[in-house]
Amino acid sequence: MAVIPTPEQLDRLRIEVPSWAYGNSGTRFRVFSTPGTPRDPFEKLADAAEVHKHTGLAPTVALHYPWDKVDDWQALRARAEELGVALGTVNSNTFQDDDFKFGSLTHPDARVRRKAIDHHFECIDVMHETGSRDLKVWLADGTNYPGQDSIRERQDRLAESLAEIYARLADDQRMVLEYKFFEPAFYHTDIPDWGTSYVHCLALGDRAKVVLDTGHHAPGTNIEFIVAQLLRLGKLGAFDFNSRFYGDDDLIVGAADPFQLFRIIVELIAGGGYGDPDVQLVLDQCHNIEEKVPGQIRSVLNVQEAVAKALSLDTEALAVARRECDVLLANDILMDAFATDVRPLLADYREAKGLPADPMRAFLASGYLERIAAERVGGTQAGWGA
Ligand code: PSV
Ligand code: MN
Ligand code: MN
Repeated sequence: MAVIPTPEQLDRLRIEVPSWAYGNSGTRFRVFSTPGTPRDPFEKLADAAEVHKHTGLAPTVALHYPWDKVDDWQALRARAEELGVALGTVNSNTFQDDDFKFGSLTHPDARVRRKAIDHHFECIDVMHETGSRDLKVWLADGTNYPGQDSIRERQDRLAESLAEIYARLADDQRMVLEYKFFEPAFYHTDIPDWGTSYVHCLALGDRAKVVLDTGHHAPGTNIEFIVAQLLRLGKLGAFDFNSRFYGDDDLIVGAADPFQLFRIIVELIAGGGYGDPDVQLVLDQCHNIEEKVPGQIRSVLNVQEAVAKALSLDTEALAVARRECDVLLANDILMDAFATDVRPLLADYREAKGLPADPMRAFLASGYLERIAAERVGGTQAGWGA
């Protein structure tokens, strides 16, 4: 019953990889170091380029500022080009400064809000240098105790701060605003859900869109519903892909629940978001115990597999079954697509494009990991989990 995806359909998949995935990371218990860890943003780009070289899926690299601060942005941009990739989304960082202990864009003190807004202005300056389109804002803002601050006033301050940042963007730049239901604040988070992100984006304008991070929901949340709704509203700007078992685990996308990833992609395709450059697919992951470049290769391949399965869905037969309210047949048609083994098809597809049929094996055989382990001494951590 499943249909066969065409190469042209598969060609539309583009996944942005995060620079921070290549650094050492961990939990608050321990950051393990890996031989060959990049020592600067240039080396992170080199690792990211390996993912693209072997899979053809990851042409852009998201930056995190100031983790990825360099003296010469043009040199970084040129290096990316030389490696066959481009610089992508710039992520701001207002969660590692003592001044932001009680909030950043929502802080009760105007001086601190000014500092947080100025940080975003700096990010926009970087975007002009790097040629990036998207400024991604994720805030650690919130409170830990009832009564600690006014929930309502914090929303007002947030709206004002965001408006200042948005006004600073060029016409071809966007703000993508991420939500997360908890952590590091636990009583309330200032942007806890898609609805809050949506109302702020709506107030800001057309170039403000919601970021859906798959790890940022309570267990059992129907994420594909959110995808469908945001696409309907024209407000889904980007995904942050990862897997979670418990909290903000940032594990490899498609590892915990491949069926959920499939259902998300089905809605992405149904809502016209697949292959639309305005709906950016990004990984937001860290590799605490596994090798980083192979971890990223596995991740983009997991997304590709989910996409190929979702493209195998017989949408015409499904439409008929739905019209006839044939519940079991409709469910069968969907499950049939999910059960399709797309691996042989994808291997052929890759070979036809001059890519290795098995990108993971090809990468491991390339000697790259051994080379960087020998060449790079003293790699730094991603910025997380010290
Ligand atoms: C923190 O939860 C977080 O994982 C957000 O998802 C951001 O996208 C990411 O860090 C990078 O700032
Ligand atoms: Mn994220
Ligand atoms: Mn997260």
